[in-house]
Amino acid sequence: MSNGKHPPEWQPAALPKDAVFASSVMDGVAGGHDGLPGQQSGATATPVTRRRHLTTPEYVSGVRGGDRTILARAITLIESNAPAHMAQAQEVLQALLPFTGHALRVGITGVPGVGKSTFIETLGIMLCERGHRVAVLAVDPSSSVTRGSILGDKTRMEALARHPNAYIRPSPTGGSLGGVTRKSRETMLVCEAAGFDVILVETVGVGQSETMVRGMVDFFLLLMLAGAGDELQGIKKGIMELADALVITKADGENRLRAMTARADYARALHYLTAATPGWKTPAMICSALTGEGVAELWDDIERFYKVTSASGVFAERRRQQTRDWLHALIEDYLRSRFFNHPAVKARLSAVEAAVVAGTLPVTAGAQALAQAFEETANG
Ligand SMILES: Nc1nc2c(ncn2[C@@H]2O[C@H](COP(=O)(O)OP(=O)(O)O)[C@@H](O)[C@H]2O)c(=O)[nH]1
Ligand SMILES: [Mg+2]
Repeated sequence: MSNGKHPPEWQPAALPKDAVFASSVMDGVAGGHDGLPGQQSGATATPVTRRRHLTTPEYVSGVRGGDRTILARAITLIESNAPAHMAQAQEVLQALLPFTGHALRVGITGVPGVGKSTFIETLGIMLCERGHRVAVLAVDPSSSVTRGSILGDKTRMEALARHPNAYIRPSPTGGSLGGVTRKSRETMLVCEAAGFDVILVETVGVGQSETMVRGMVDFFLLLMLAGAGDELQGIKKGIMELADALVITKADGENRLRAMTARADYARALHYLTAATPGWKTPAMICSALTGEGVAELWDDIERFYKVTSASGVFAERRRQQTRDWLHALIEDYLRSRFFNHPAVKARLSAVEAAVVAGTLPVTAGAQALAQAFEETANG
């Protein structure tokens, strides 16, 4: 705005273009109402109220009591990388641990666009209406880059997000795969302690996230498109062998017949693969999140899976193995980072690399030399 002369509000209707006025209008203050730089001038900006620090017992009773705000804050605490937060997060988890483990944990994977979020919304609403309490977690190891698509997903599950029995949490932005894994697993435990009895975990990224989510759920669901070709869907035999059910999505309208054909093809293919879970024959099914066809049947199968594997002990043993694997993965992460960040290793690594590449040093001897350098000063 200029500080020049402006026409007054009560100007006559018809004026010559170059009319001159005696009144001047002062510029408003730039920025916010208080004249400070306008960082918060957006209509959506929320006022910054400094939230009171919660004690560990407050977190625990809030989560146990079903307080959504405290649940969200507990998850934020778990997702924090600040050392002080990590220490308190572990205290909270320790206290919540006796109340965890009572949910059925279901992982849902498939290429982007296959219909995971839409399927989760349809299944989630059905379960909520049956009285279940459903928590939906997204897991995306690349989420620091693709944050936008996750927010998009959350709006796609709009009806579910509004349901009082549901809770939707987007993927943590964690950087490393190990970081995202830890945060997702701990978030799942907190949701269980809050009384959610079904946890649906959507893999958002492609690639690594499948095995990672398989490692934290009881039942793993692979969604597929009819007629898209295995190559296009990134479906390797390996991923089919992780699945406890294979579901052809979007089986509605003109696509329904093609979905039936694909179902039969996959059922045949499954015949030759090792089942993901001992004592469970991985079925191939069709479903439509739009018409709802196949969704209730799939849930029946998941419940049957729970009964069969609980009776055989496979269910509990898988969970024990997953917990052991998680412990080992954390130890390996810790050791790897200690090793590669160690000054003696850092000082020698590139020379050893060059020597083994040049063929002047055997690889084993190179690794031994670095390990020795590490151990000699590891406690220093
Ligand atoms: N016809 C039909 N379209 C669907 C169905 N499920 C999802 N879609 C559509 O497929 C697109 C991708 O779905 P989305 O759930 O975001 O897939 P995601 O990337 O796997 O989470 C969206 O445009 C949906 O509306 C379905 O059952 N039938
Ligand atoms: Mg999605």
